[in-house]
Amino acid sequence: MALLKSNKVFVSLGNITPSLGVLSARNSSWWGGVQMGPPDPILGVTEAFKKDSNPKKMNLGVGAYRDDQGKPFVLSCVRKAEALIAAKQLDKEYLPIGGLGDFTKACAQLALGADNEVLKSGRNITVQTISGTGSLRIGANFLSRFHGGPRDVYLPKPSWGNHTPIFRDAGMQLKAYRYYDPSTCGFDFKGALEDISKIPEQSVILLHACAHNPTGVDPRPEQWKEIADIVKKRNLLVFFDMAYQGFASGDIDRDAWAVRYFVEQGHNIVLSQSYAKNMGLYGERVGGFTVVCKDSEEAKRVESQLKILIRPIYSNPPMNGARIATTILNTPDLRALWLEEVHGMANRIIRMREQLAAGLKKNGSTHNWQHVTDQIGMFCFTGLKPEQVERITKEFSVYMTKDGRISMAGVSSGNVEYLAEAIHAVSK
Ligand code: PLA
Repeated sequence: MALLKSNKVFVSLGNITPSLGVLSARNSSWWGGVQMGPPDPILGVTEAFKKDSNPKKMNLGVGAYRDDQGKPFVLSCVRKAEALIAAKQLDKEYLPIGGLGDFTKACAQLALGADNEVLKSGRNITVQTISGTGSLRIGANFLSRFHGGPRDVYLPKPSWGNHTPIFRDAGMQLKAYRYYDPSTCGFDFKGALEDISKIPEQSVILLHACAHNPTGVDPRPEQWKEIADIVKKRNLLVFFDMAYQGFASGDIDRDAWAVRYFVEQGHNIVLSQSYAKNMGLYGERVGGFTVVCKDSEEAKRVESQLKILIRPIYSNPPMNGARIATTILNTPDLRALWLEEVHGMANRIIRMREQLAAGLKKNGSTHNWQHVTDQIGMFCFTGLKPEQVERITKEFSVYMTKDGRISMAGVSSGNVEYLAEAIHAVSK
């Protein structure tokens, strides 16, 4: 007992009585200094939604595609690929550190185009990652360890909320360039060019390849060309985040246009890809990270370091989702079905935008809602102010992120009118 009494842990915890003996150590605390953190700005919205008992409630927080009945949607091409895979009775041995070889090949082809010179000359390295988030984080860690330039990453203002902690936790400094113009609910092209032209040379710039999140505002091709020019003049390292290939226009090649254009112009980009949205493989966590290098020898060296980086984090990636994606990409009739289904999802979202804009007009809203139909991809940046967001959630059980972003993919024919009424009620 004398020993126990002289123990600092015991002294700091008055509730431990000698009679409880060793068991009392359970009541001791290692984490007294850990403060309660805030809920996640996006995934926290779902948690709040689940607690709401209003039958009319709508979850427009997280970007998860729903069918027109409001149900989670598993693509037919995915179901068919799963059946093919199950029939093969494949083993469950570990994948290589960089993932499934057939997957990484098909993944890079999907982004860059199958006949891209980069792929032909073998000057890319693509690893399989834990969806888009895992890809961004591996990329951020790689930059943090090996990028010789400033440790600054310039994000569009605003950007996906998780970009900041991903790069910050990897040890990079966060900076911003103007992107969105609230007065037009559109792209601030002039502001973006001005800011990018002042970024210190060799810094990292993050670009959303298509379907910018949260704004739904993308540069037009001629604007991308000017951005590519300035980025080259400033000698910036481009980090493309392509989480929505196919979701902007319904066409996977059209949505990869900016990425391919930059590569064609000689930018040795790094690239994150996700199959969460375009194949609906959210929880399967399928993604890719690509580094375009000077030549194949450089690509080999980069590959070796990516493996060294990945190995102590998760050793090697999960196989199921990668098998599904590979089967779809490499089986011609499944691939054709997939492209149709991507098109179908993108079109349903576009229809919902039109119906929402029409519904707002029908309700007598006098605001200009042109941006609802102009913006593309999964999200609509409504322009609702934080206090209006609070009201629409409280009074109508319509859940969205505080910045006024709504996931159009969560709107259906059955609830679009209710949404229009609710938005009108809090914005009139
Ligand atoms: N990059 C961007 C721009 C994203 O919007 C998202 C997902 C990701 C990467 C990563 O997705 P993944 O890891 O699932 O592949 N953004 C969602 C979900 C759809 C989220 O926040 O996690 C969103 O609601 O913004």
